[in-house]
Amino acid sequence: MLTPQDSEWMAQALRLAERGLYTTSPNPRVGCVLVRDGKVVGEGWHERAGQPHAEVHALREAGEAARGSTAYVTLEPCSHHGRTPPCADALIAAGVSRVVVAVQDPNPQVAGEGIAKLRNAGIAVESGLMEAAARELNIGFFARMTRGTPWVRSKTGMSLDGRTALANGVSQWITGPAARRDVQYWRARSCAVLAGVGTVLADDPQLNVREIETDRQPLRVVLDSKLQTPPSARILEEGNVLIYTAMKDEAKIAALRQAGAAVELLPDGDGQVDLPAMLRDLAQRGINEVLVEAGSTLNGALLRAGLVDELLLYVAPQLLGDAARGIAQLGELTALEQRIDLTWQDVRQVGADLRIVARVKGK
Ligand code: AOF
Ligand code: ZN
Repeated sequence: MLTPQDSEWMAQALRLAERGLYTTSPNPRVGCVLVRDGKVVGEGWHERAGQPHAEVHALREAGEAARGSTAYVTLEPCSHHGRTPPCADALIAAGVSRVVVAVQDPNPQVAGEGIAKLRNAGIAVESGLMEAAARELNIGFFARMTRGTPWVRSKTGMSLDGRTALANGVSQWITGPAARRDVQYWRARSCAVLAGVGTVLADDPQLNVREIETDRQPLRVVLDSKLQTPPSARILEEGNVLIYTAMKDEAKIAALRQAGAAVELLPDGDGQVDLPAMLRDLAQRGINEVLVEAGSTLNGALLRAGLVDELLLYVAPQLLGDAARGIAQLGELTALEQRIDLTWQDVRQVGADLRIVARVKGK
């Protein structure tokens, strides 16, 4: 039976898990609290892939006090030998008597086996406490494990009338400094930032995390069907760039590789990059969350293909007028059924702008 105290301890485990927001990738963010006689005897969170899991940190802190305790874990304890040994075994060996789990691990190597292992050892296990919050924290990991593609979040700065740039392309500084700084946090938590070659040619951006401290830079991904990225582009300077193309031009590919980029050929037969194949390839590389920072062409293509899960919109209190560019080229819709339906996930003010997170319905 679950009690209100159980919820409090699980909330604490979730807060611990959140500390891994910027570091655990490709692993999930996981927290663990060990409680005995109403007191915390150990706590931990997963910091980095290859390092101990949340449970192991908590068990180390608790030592002998772990015996007879209840473990609150935001993800089912693992049962497999990955980079580290199974946490289920560690909990059993430490003599933990009850385990409360927020959500089952979607990793097919675990998927219920961790819970089964604990139960077989005579430990009482309850699962599903604060499940929604635990899934939310690892939305990308769940997407990669269950559907084989990352969670795709598309960011745009726009005016109140949904415009991103004047018709002549002038777009700098629609949103304010607070919004731009906020974007850095979304980049930092993402495993990859994706842009189209149009953005690379127009703005020559670096697409790395700046202004805020981070231990880990996301992979920068450029969608470049015709290999137009110049080897001198600033984005190539620090390495850690992957270019997807549809063009088998050996000389250009060699030049980009020479400039430090990885180049992957994924043609769709129409001269474009095969977008679903690109997302599957990113998932295979361990990418959980992708932040798309693209113009209306790529945003439109991704949205029309049903590949965007979430929009991250910064809305500036301005009107840019009819002739200005919109956030996504969707073509002309002739029936309302063709619209893309969204739900508001989060709305708040960031500096002088509004920040809206909207989710595509059904994602
Ligand atoms: C847990 N606690 O804190 C985490 C878990 O390669 P490894 O050994 O790090 O294993 C990674 C997998 O373990 C990962 O895909 C996920 O299924 C699980 N992560 N499990 O019990 C943790 N981070
Ligand atoms: Zn584990």
